[in-house]
Amino acid sequence: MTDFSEWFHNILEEAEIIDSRYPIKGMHVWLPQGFKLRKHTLNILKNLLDKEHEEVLFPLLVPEDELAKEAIHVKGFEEEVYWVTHGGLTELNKKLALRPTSETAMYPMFSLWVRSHTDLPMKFYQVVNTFRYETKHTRPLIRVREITTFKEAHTIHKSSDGAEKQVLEALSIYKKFFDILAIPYVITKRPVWDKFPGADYTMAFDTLMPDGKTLQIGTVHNLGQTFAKTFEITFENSEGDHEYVYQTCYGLSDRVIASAISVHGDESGLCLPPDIAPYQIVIVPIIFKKGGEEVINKCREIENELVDEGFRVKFDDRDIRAGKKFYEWEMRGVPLRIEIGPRDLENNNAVFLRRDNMEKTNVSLNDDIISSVKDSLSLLSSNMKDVAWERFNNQIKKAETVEDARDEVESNQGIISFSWCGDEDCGKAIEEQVRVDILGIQEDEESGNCINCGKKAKHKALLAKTY
Ligand code: PR8
Repeated sequence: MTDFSEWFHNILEEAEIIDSRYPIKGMHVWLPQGFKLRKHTLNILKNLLDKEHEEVLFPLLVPEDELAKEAIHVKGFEEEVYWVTHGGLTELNKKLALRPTSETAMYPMFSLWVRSHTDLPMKFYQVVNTFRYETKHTRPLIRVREITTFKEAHTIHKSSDGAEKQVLEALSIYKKFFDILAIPYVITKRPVWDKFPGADYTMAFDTLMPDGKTLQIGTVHNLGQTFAKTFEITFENSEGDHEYVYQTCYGLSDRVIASAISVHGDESGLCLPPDIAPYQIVIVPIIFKKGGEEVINKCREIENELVDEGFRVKFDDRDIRAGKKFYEWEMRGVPLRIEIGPRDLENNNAVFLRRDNMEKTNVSLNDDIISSVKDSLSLLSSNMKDVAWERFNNQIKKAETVEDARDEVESNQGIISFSWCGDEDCGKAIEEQVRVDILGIQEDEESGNCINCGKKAKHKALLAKTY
């Protein structure tokens, strides 16, 4: 696609994902198709989280004094907080913040809930809207001021080791999640100047958008004992002494949908992985004057069979040209199209068209249609994943010098891997010279020399132009 930004705006509108005409900057309306896409995506994540986490729901408003308690945290968010100052005509004596995230809403309650070492670990999550007064250019789903689908998990542990293990567990859950969506990613440890406010360290997932810029699509933070000390979250250990807990939190947003749309989409529109597609299969009858009724009946029969099997199916029997239907469902990204016309019926055949590679095959209706559909969708899913990962990996280049990195970014964008001594001044100097951000450290082992100072490198790190 030549202009990603324009493509993205157009497809959100054409495929009826969201309406961005709502009269507040950075806030949008989910339309029925988008809402379904959001619902199926959310269900996948919920299934993964439900295995080990309990779902909860906290209030939207946070009292000013709680928000202000954790100094580093509040400093990180102070420019982004929306405030409620009045109840009707009465000025509130304590301002209330619209949560930018929920640490300061949840942790005062955690200090009431955690008592003994036998209560731990505790793992919670909630799916809510959060508000951030973003000053950078807003974009639907990518940088919004109301994050409508904030999936935040918060865990409490009795040891540093427990929190450390939870970080790995969270990374593994998110990997599974992105793999189902066929979204490629790199995982890095963010540089100290870019970690979550109040965290010991931050691990992040980044994917690449079609314009070669990376998008941070998920983060996992090890909070250590910082918030525990601020909010007095303690437990009684087996010796009867009181200790501060260790915590982690991790979250995903509407960006997950933005990346599923952008990574797989093409000039014809959306191309959605079957697990999240609002419709997985569309059946289009090809009707001429003769034989119309038989074709319709056969289509309906197949529709019923597929629906009974649990597929999300659309039987498109509208009285419009088949070509118009094809265009529409391709644009909406339906993974599999089944066409049946009178000639197909005579031969007891159907035509399958896969949206990922637009390949058509004749499928015999003497065979079990359910397994033919399952086979096609499973081939499509694995192909979508392979194609996306291959494209992604081809856009990761190694740079030996700062000049190399700058040339590569200017000509091809993408992700640059480089050797870094780990020193903050060096890191900032690299960012300034290449004029992009350091995503973070990918590996702790590195044999080469730092591309800025020439000293022995400590890490393999990544650079990219970011959203
Ligand atoms: C936390 N606390 O808050 P995080 N628009 C769309 N997506 C966004 C935006 C935005 N304006 N800002 C951030 N994100 C922790 C973890 C509870 C959960 C997305 O972490 O501030 C980014 O993908 O890093 C980010 O990785 C994720 O929300 C979590 O936000």
